[in-house]
Amino acid sequence: MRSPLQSPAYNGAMWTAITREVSPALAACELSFVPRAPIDVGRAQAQHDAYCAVLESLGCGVIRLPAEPALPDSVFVEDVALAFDEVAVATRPGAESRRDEGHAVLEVLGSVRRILRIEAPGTLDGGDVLRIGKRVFVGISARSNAAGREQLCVLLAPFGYTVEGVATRDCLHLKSAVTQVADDVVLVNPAWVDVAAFADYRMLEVDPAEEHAANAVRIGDVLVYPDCFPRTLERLRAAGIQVATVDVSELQKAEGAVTCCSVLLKAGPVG
Ligand code: CIR
Repeated sequence: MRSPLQSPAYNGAMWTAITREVSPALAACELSFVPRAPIDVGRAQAQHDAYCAVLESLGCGVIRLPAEPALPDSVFVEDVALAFDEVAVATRPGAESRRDEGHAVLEVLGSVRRILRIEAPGTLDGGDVLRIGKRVFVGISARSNAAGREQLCVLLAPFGYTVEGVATRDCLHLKSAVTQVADDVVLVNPAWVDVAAFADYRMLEVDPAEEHAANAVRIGDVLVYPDCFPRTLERLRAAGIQVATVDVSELQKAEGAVTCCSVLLKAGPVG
């Protein structure tokens, strides 16, 4: 059977985004730093549809895996797999309830990348992994432990990547606190991350009133960004960065944001 990544529908797209529909059980999600609030799952599904449509409008081939009714957090595919140009890595999520989420995502990824694996006792959430060129920053968080970081370092060394641990505080993942928004620019919330790790980049700070505003997805030169952070949005635009906004309010109640809803990779069969 031909894999979705080899289907003609994805030919010509520069990027592929692997996504998964919102689980009907989303309201039973894990929460760490966000208080539980009622989630309108229908609305979350509509927001996720719109997110996929924006990715498509930016030239991504979007693969939409079916919802997993038994896995509340499974829309947050970023946490279960890392895609590099050369290989992919199956993570081992820090939350036990999320350890069965990987199969469908890895089946798709396995058709175009060799899969390497983080093994017990290592834990690693994709939300803690920020790649900038050949540097891979890994959050030191409740979800990603030292064994996970060390394994990632060994797995990626043959491909020329270096792995650096970065201290985080008061937030779920490294990418809650910092993401790349242009070739040489990172968007940071300095209250949540040790910014010294990013001294080689230009740092744009979120507005202090918008603490969750550092999470952005970059597709080519355009950012996909939540519409609920107007002050930081203004800072991004003032820096000359092109932004497409999305409403992800229901997914934010599940402690998700925009990076977590896709695994992005350069499109097309590899190797
Ligand atoms: C969790 O706590 O694991 C989910 N409720 C949210 C995961 C969000 N993932 C991400 O930002 N990479």
